[in-house]
Amino acid sequence: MTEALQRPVGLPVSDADPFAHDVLEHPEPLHQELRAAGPVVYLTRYSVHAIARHREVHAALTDWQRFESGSGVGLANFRHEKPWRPPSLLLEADPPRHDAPRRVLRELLAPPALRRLREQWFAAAESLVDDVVSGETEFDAFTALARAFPLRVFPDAVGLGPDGRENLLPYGNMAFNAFGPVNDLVEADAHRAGELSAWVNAQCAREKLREDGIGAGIWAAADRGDLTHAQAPLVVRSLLTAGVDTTVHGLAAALFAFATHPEQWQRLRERPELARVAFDEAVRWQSPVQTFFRTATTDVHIAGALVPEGSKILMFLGAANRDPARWNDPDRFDLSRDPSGHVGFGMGIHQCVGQHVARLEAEALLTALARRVERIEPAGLPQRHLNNTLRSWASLPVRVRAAA
Ligand code: OVM
Repeated sequence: MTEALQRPVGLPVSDADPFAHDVLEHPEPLHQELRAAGPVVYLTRYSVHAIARHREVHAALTDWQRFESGSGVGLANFRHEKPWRPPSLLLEADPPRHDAPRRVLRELLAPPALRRLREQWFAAAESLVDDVVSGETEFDAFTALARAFPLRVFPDAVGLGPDGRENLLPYGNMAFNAFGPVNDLVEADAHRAGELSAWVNAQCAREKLREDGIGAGIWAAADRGDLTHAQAPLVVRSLLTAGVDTTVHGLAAALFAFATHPEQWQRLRERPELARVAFDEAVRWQSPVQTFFRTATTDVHIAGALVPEGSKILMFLGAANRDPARWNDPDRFDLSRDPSGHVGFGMGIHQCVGQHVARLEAEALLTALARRVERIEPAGLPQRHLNNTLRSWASLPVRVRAAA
């Protein structure tokens, strides 16, 4: 079939490139355009269907039978294209194969299992904030806080050894770029793919992981027969791929939100127990993970539009999280709203299995900051770091005044 014949009849089309630099830098205008164009829009540039309204994104996320993940959740269709690495047993799998790995990680990352980390992480956050904040001072909140904090606590919790941890963020950056097209962002890191993958894969071995960490918990689950021993290293790999960049840029989103909304910062200072809801609101407002794809397992009708079997569907989580049909005043970062129902962590059977870890990191850091910081404001233009999937940062200059 020719391209022209494949192009669906009667659907709104867009020739925009969601992975172009200007769009990644400022996605809101495209989001607005796609939501307005209709419930399903055909993207001619990549021959994929796109959904950007909350209703359709939520519906696709919760219908794993018709919107599968096993053909890949990036642009590449694993039915026809070789994945860049062995597929994730969680993210890029469907039931029933998805279920055992999911159950194992869910138990290890559930709130009761994280309780032993809470005190340590709160102390680590206080000490980090003490190091950075004194009197009136300017610093880069991205590098000094959002990036530093997860790197201080998460690799230790997994049980990684001390060497090579500087590979974690570049590996995650590469993995999240790989969900998009093979554009300049992918090519820029291509020369490191072998080296970074080799390091990450080596850290997944049982002998590399401390006995009291989450990684060892995955191997113990294999000993119990909850997983095969062949699956264990790939499940550890999921922790290392999905657990670092996501929280770094999620925390950056929260810090950016507060630096630009002084009245919300005062509210958090008065009621530090809002730290968790503040983090979820920041995840809604910025959507650190902007997009994921699904693949139609059958001809699917979405709001009357036919999406043929085998089609890739691009879900705009960031657009759904600011859909005015779902949210009042969606562009406002507002601690008084209930952000639950946002799709920043996904929804349904693949919903972020590490979300309790992320919330605990955020709660620890924001609580420590709320105690020590009276005022936080921008001290220069924030810099984005461009990534095909992550709404990410390079720097976030702030001026803070320590509380008396
Ligand atoms: C994984 C994974 C899960 C979620 C996101 C992600 C790179 C990876 O299981 O490896 O992004």
